[in-house]
Amino acid sequence: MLRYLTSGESHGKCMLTIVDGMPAGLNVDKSIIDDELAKRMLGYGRGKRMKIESDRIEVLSGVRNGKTIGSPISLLVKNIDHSIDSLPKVYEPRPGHADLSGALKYNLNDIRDVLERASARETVSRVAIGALCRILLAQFGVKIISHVVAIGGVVSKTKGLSLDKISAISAKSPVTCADMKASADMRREIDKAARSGDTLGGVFEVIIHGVPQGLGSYSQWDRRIDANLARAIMSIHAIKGVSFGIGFESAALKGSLAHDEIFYGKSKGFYRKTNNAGGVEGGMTNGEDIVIRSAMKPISTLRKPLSTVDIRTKKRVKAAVERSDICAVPAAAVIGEAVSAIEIANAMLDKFGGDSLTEMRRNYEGYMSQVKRF
Ligand code: EPS
Repeated sequence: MLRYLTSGESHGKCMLTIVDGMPAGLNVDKSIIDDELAKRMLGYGRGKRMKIESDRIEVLSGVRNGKTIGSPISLLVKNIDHSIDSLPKVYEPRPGHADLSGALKYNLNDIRDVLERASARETVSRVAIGALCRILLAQFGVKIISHVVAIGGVVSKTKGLSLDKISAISAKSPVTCADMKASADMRREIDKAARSGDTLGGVFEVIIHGVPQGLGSYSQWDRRIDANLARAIMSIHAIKGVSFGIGFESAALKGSLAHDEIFYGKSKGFYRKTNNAGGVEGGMTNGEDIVIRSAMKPISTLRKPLSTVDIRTKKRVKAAVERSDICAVPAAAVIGEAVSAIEIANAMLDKFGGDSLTEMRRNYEGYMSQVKRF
């Protein structure tokens, strides 16, 4: 099983991670991790911090001559803006942020102590681990992509587009949206929000392709793969909702229209012509693409702040204003891919085990031929 912890404050020295449970014998191409870190920094609507940082991974342990050796892997990203000790104190909690509950919970009288760790900068670590997991998953033909489907009420139209088309079009969009018309409208909405001192949320979709049937299990609640993916997605900052396949829409449909009929073909094996379930049935993967949609609320730091209460004087004041993003949905989509990669890698390790990649591959191939012969 994969285990990991992340550490680091937004303006501390670094973002640090230790990952345990990666099989030995995996080639780690650092540039794949750096590419994912770079993607996380992009997206129209990001704040000035992203112009200061240039996130790059340092692999401190667990990798020798470019290969994993089965020991824990430590990953480090240095912060360029690491002025934590000299930053001003904060007393005006932002509605929607961790500020107030965090200060009450840890008995802190400077909200800076809360926001430094509550910041979405922590996701640097998870994107790095996710990239490592992608390298593992690529060995088994698993591919993960994402695209932004809504920002500030503008919704993209991508019905019928293939995975490759979605990937190719969204890669050219400054908001990683696979509909160029919607992409332009989203940018306009972000500009509008910026002008009025406001922020925007939205929806992104993660698609996981090439996953074998039977990851996760119906046998115990904490082995259900959709539950574990949902937990991972919900742990991303500002995420307020998550759904699989047609999600909430399925609640209004009759059973005869909601479910995906089963077909069989000699070379394909069992398959579906529709994917309303989003690739998961009974807490297990069914071999179709896993399709996850996530709703992100608008960033809670507003240049035109909402009202709040000063934690010292208890007087009504305006909320603190920090440097922040106007819209971070494109970045959240990259993070969504990363945390999904971690969960799928974990489920693969749970199913196929493997202290080494060779062992994992042997178990994978044995299972795949069992499914084929079924
Ligand atoms: C972020 C770094 C932060 C914010 C943002 C995400 O940097 P700074 O606070 O120095 O501008 O831009 O964090 C938040 C939205 C938040 O609420 O903390 C990053 O690296 O992703």
